[in-house]
Amino acid sequence: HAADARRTDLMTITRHVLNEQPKHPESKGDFTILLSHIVLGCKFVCSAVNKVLLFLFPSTIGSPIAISTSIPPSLFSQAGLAKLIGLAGETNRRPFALLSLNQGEEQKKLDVLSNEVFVKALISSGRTCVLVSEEDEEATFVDPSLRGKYCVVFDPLDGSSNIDCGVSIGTIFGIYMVKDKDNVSLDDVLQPGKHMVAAGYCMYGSSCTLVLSTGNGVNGFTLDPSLGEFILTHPDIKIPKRGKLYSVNEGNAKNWDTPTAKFVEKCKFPKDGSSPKSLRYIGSMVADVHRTLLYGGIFLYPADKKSPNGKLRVLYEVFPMSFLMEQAGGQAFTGEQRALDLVPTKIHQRSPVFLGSYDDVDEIIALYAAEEKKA
Ligand code: P6P
Repeated sequence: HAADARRTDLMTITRHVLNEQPKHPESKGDFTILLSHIVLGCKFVCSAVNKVLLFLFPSTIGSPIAISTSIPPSLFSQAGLAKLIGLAGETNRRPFALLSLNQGEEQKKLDVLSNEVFVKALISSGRTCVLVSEEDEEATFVDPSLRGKYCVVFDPLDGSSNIDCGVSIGTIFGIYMVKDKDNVSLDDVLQPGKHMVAAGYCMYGSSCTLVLSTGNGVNGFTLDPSLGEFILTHPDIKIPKRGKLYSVNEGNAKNWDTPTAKFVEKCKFPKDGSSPKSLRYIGSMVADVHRTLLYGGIFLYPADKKSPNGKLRVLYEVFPMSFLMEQAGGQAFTGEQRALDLVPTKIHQRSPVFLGSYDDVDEIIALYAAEEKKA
């Protein structure tokens, strides 16, 4: 009976957040409404990414036109997906809708289109007041007539350069509460990550998985395409205290500073007789962090001589992933401080980051502290 009950007792992401409602009495359902609009954006991107992949790998599409077409794969990922998805009121959604696109039709890259969908969904929720997107140079201040109390920082399609080869990519988001709804400014999004009220990512891969924390642990939801609902599949995710994997772009090794170089050396040639860690690096942050969260280990994008602040963006890459790691029992460090304590001064500011299993990150912290002492 228990199994039957679980089968019919569908815990959707909306229901799960509503269950959390009592812990946020001040939100009065506004957060649930905001989240439902973020979920809409994720469903759109999931559908669009799958359609592009379908055209990139037409073997499953069965359409002679798509298979015989000579359009180079790179065009598919640039294709005006609005038509492909029928968003632009296009009637013929068949594969050759793409063929018409290269006759002077407006073509949009998937990340630009995804950004437009998220911005419009967030504004139309009536629950946001400031938006910061990786795709937009400036912050978006929502018109007072549609203004709510949440500030959302997001990367609509992180890792999008990987789409042509089918590697998992994702949307990353963080949510702050506005300080004063009647006096909104950039300061509302230049807050330390520890002030976020929620953070999450949606990974578009073999399945569409949304991982979310509202400050009471981390939960994973998988999109059931037949229902169009995200169903709770990974309740209360906890990252192993120590892991066997390390995840870094070794191609930057010649530019690393001493603590990072020493840490990676220790991963490969441990002196305590333990087995070396395995290297796993996908080059798509959502995929690398998702694996780290579930399997344990450490993900690092350190500073180096070429990029003294590393590559990853504070507001919509470092903070949301650090928030999730801490909520799952791990930790996140910038090389100087706890990542969530960092106070950003620019909306697209970068920071080095070391995040993952608590004990693994502790080792990096100790190496930086030792280096500090020498200085
Ligand atoms: P590199 C993707 O472009 C991204 O922003 C993150 O998703 C990923 O972790 C990182 O850059 C990969 O950077 O320099 O290793 O290719």
